[in-house]
Amino acid sequence: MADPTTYDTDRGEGGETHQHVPSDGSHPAQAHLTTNHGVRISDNQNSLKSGNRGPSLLEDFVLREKIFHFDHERIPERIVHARGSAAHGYFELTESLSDVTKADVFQRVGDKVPVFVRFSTVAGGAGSVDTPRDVRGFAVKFYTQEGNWDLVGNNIPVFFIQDAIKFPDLIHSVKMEADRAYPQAGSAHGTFWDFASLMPETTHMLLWAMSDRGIPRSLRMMQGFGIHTFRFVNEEGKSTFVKFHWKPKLGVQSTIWDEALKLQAADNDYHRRDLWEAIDSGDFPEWELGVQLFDEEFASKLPYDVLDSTKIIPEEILPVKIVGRLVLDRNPDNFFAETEQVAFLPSNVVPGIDFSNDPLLQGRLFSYLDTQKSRLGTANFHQLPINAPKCPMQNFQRDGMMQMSVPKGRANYEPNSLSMAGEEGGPRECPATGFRSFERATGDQEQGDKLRVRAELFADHYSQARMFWKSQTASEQAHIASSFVFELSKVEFDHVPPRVIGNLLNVDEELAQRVADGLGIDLPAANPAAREPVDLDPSPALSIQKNMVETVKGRKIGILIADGTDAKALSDLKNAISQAGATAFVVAPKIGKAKLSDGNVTKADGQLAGSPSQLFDAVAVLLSKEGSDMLTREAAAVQWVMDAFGHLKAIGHTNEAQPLLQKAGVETDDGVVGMDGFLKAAAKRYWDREPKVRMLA
Ligand code: HDE
Repeated sequence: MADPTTYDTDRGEGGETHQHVPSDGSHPAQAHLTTNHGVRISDNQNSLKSGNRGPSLLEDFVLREKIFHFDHERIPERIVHARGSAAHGYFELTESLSDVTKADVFQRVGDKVPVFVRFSTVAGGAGSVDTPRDVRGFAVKFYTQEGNWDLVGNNIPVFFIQDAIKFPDLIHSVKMEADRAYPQAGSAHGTFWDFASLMPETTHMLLWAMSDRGIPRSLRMMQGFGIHTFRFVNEEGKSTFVKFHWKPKLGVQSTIWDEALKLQAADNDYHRRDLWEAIDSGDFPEWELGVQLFDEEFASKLPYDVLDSTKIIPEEILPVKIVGRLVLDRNPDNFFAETEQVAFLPSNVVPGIDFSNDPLLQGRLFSYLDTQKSRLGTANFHQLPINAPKCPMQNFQRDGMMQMSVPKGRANYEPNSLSMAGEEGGPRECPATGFRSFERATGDQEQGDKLRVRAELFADHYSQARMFWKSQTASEQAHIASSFVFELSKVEFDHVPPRVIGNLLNVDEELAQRVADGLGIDLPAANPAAREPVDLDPSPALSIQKNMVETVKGRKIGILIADGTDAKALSDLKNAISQAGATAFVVAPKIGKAKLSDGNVTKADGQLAGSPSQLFDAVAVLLSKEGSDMLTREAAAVQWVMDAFGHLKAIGHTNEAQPLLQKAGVETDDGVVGMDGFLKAAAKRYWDREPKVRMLA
């Protein structure tokens, strides 16, 4: 046995202790482990003791520094959007907007600006799962030459509330309940629905959240929205209203609720892993940036208020003009330093981009700056590398905790005239190019008495919810009604579900009836509406299914193999999948080896029990008679096929796999095909199958 004082250390010749170096010797010789203060560490395995069985010594500053730092490694998680995943990339302008905005980022076609994008769930903690039913954050930091512009949006274009003063109440109600600290990461509980039912303005957003938008397949396959109406300002100081849209190149794709539930067990990091792996493999996620541009006259004719974040302007009424592309091409180097420490501020705008009077946006302009101080601990959070602008930054703000730079000069105030005395005078304001708001006051209604009020049209809580409902396919409507049933069946207070349904009655009677039936309760009376809803034309753009891109690009295809699987069929399928821009993932009963038909042994990517079919967009059951006989007796294999069928996925199979399919209850339809037609079939889900496998509300 080695001397305990030197146990397990990596000693070089002459007794010198080295940092552990990789076997390829790639570390430079000088890469020694040091303390935070630069002192080389001789032994990183043993604390300093008085004798080899004696007490540890307080003077061991190496031990104390290391433990001290570890004890403080965590910072408060975000009060909302705590769980997030992020990536670096760029924004490229494809259409100039120089007529409506002077923002540099929108001037020259082909110009690229670096970005950092963070996606998130809202309700769960930082360590929660990726796939609960929830809204997703979609926050983009543009590092422009004129300073940072943060477009801090969501994957749903409306919000629950109209006024920032209700935000703490909304979030308190949806987070884990105050006394019992559950449930984690979801809205299916009493306090959320109690609050939501008392706040009819939540109704439009509730329909979105209960739709398949709330359970995205991938962060790469969701839309993003700036939500609020913002303003562009051009060189002449003229302002134009703008709404921002991100449209994913891969199309919008969601999961099915039963699948999302099972994904929480199969892979807590489903979205995080998917984003990381796509970027890592060079399959860079991409979105188009679109804008809806309009003026005050257009806004004044709409039957809803453009300052109300519970409303959209349908694309059919005001088309979305595509002006650029966002590409994510680099994973973070360090999760904490980048994804965790990034601080988004809706107040980060650049000359040419400005705010509207949306009372939700106005509240956000305060909240984000404020929250960064408690999260990151210092007013100097802007100096962290991920937050620092990539253009010159200079002012007279000084000092504060964690000041990282060393400002020079005698003057720390403006104006000053020290340059006249030969000293450093420092930067000056720049009226010509600096940020200034739009030129013109915009209408009488923006000034007036000081009142705690909302504009009149804000009182219409139902017309757009009805429009959304009417824009969905029958299958999407069934999902929405069933989600209401699922969530409300988790509410322990009997008086709350009827109140929710009372609001839904103002949206659509059939929806309300279906939810009541699903819960097994009587249809209550409608709640009085603050303003009578009106019928708006449906907007097909709001449906996922009507706009589905049929493709396997960016998707993951599971291939179930076992001993005896045809070697050529397997390699042909893998090649075809990769040529189509998808990823193949081979699943076998034993990860280490499956003996193929040609006698060769292959390794699988995942073991059957640990790789359920929810992880894939389509599945191939590539079994020989031998494999099929074996797997019909394996519950995980039967479940694998049964779930793929139940989740409306394409199933490609060999003839020999029929017994397994039969045992899993698979019925023949367009999505259950022989291996020849499989890749084509894999490009979509089979919504028509759903009534066969599931009783929806
Ligand atoms: Fe946020 N929100 N929010 N929010 N929000 C935060 O800021 C807040 C709202 C959104 O990846 C917090 O840095 C208020 C709408 C995203 O780091 C906090 C109101 C939209 C993220 C905050 C809203 C969002 C946040 C918590 C009502 C879509 C994550 C940590 C007026 C347009 C950003 C932080 C990231 C984060 C406040 C409403 C999107 C507390 C007061 C509407 C994507 O400042």
